[in-house]
Amino acid sequence: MPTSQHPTTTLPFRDRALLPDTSPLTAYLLRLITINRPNLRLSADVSSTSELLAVAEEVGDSICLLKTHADIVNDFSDRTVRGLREIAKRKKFLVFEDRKFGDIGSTVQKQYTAGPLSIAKWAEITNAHIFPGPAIVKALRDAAADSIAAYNTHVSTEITGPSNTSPQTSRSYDDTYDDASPTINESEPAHPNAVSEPTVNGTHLQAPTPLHPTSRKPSTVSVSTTIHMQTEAISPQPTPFLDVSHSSSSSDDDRDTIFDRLGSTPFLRALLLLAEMSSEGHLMTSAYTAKCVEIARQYKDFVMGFIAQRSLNQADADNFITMAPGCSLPPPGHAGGAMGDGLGQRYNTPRMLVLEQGCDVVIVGRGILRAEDRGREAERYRREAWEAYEERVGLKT
Ligand code: 5BU
Repeated sequence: MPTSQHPTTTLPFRDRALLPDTSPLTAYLLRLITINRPNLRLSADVSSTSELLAVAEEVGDSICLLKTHADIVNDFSDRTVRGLREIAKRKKFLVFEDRKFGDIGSTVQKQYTAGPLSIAKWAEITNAHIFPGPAIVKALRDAAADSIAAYNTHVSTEITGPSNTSPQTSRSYDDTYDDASPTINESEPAHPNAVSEPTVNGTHLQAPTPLHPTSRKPSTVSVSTTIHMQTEAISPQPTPFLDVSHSSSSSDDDRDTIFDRLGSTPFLRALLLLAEMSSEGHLMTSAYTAKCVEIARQYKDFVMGFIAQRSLNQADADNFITMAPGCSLPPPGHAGGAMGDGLGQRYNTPRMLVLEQGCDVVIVGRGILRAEDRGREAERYRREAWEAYEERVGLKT
């Protein structure tokens, strides 16, 4: 194990959640994994909303993260986002959009927060290449902060006249994505992109235009616009008391109680840097990977960790999460060696990635998606990855 000396490879996730400088979202993920024991992420590479939601239902209980490629979902829309957020909330997993940003700062900000995908609005985690230079991380971090602030900005306009003392128009923009409780009180259907009007980049915060107020007598019309800032959800969540047993004997009731104590997902965003790829012949040299780590350390509040094939934690204070794609298991009853897909993908087993290489979360796509019983196959991967983790941290011999 190349990083066997680093404390994070032998420290349980529960304890890593308490290390200094661990962001609230990272701490939440580490606790979620501790409670549910899925250091497994599903790569839901499917091409329709119905397939995406179906697979999220099928395997949602076995994963800590669901990874999407939103740009391959043919009918990606509000329905996709709302469905996904509802299932994520119910089944307790985070959503990760595998967007692999790689452009100048100004462009990635727009790609992240606007357009038909508006990723910042629904995915807690996304990822980026660092080949454009470190400014890409700052740009995404700033865009994420502005986006969250915009969600938390509640704008309401009231127009009242003498013969009607009740508000004629009341509009709220805090249509937060995950509560499935839209608060837009107008006739059009609630739309997750509605939050874009106060802006995602903070450049203009615009109240909705009143309904032709000048066409009425000024003395009989009163327009008032209120901007409420809600900051609670942005603030780091208090660390919940979490006495999570590592034994597998805790009942569903215990688990539900612990989940209650865990609280809701912090309303934050995080980034993974692409430090190493799983594909054969990729061009990320060790110097490039080292640069990723250096940049990540400068943005610890936003960079959760890496997509890599081994843990990259080296400095004493490093507590980055490593997520490893290119993971596959041989069919039950078959021992397996190195595997691939004929298109450059290289596969390793969960045991190799987690126990030998020190990765924290394995990412599995076709290994689960192509199974006849996806739920059962996801459980097989989850068990393998979890046992490898337990062995690594000394909870199982
Ligand atoms: P698979 O079906 O398990 O091979 O899918 C792997 C997923 O992980 C797929 O969505 C890829 O885009 C993603 N991936 C990867 O395979 N290797 C990498 O180095 C990176 C992402 Br980065």
